[in-house]
Amino acid sequence: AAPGVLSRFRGALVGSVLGDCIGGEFEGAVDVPLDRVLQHLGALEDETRGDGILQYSDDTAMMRCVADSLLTRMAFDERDMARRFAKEYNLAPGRGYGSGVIQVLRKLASPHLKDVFQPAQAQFGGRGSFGNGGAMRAAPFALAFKSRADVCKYSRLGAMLTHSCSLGYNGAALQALAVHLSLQGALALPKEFINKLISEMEEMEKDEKAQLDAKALNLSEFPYCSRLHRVKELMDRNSVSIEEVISELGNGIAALQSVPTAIFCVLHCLEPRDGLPERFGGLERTISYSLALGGDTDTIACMAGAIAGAHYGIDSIPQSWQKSCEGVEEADDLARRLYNFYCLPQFEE
Ligand code: F2R
Ligand code: MG
Ligand code: MG
Repeated sequence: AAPGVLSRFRGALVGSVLGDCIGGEFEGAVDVPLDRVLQHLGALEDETRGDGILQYSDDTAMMRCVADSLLTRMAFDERDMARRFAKEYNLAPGRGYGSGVIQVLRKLASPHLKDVFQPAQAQFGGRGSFGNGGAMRAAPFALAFKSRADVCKYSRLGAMLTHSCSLGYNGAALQALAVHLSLQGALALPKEFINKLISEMEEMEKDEKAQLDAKALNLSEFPYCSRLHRVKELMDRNSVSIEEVISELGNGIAALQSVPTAIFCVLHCLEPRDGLPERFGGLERTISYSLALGGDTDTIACMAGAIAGAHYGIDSIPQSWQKSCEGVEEADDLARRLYNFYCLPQFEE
């Protein structure tokens, strides 16, 4: 039977944390053979292993700030969210943050800062970051807001606190939309799911700033739409190699090279795949496959884990995996609280 809505909410945030913790092992690796991935996952089932629990990184640290802020303020409050990012970074700076975003987080800590969007706008010579840091933390926006328009609006604004390049904040909106649609069961019809994402991104990428940014970076006019069309083409092929996925979609730290890739991982793993154990359910397949792509594995697995967790629900996630990862209980609690808020009338349009 299809999972209930609460189960989907819990699956989304727990799936995101698991992807981050489990994927951290291979972040930055160029070549990750599938047997190494399966060995890493097999170790999670071994209760006698002595290497402790897997730590979460910046992906989860910032996702928790987003969820805490939305829950405390019961709305999007940019000053509150910015303050939480800065405080979290100050408390635990060693969680593997991007080298550019650190400067933003330090500036956001200043009590004299008037415009909390300004530090992000000064990044990379005024061009702003196109990294995937806005997208990796976007899942709570999908859980907090009911309408697609609000999910897009607030996930973009939340990303703009650190990423002012449209490739960065539109990537966050794409990730939030994918989680939002998945929560509603839209992955039951994969082609319609991807078509909906394309039509939403067409609207976003018509924007003047999006057009200027794409031109400045020598990209096609509608960069996310064109990646999503490639996702569709790959879905239609009988077989597709890891190398083809990397060359067509990317596996890098830029949002454009990782958000469509995470979406592909989920779609590709809706069915059993060669090389992955038959006993694996869809969420296990999705996270394994994301790791096997190499590159920005914690973040691609975190984003794919959120979309897949929203589709399959909390019961699809092995207990041994949940027990092996730092921050799972807290993510589960945040998801339950976001569900309660989602059900309140103040979140109605
Ligand atoms: N940073 C990492 N992993 C690598 C190092 C881990 C750790 N420091 C270690 O010691 O091993 N992972 C995390 O960062 C990614 C999210 O990054 P975010 O938040 O987007 O950061 P930033 O700095 O804004 O962007 C990341 C890099 O992208 C390039 N870049 C972005 N915009 C650019 C632009 N306009 N022009 C040129 N380059 C641009 C830069 O290299 C940035 O440093 C996640 O993977 C998370 O897990
Ligand atoms: Mg990380
Ligand atoms: Mg990463």
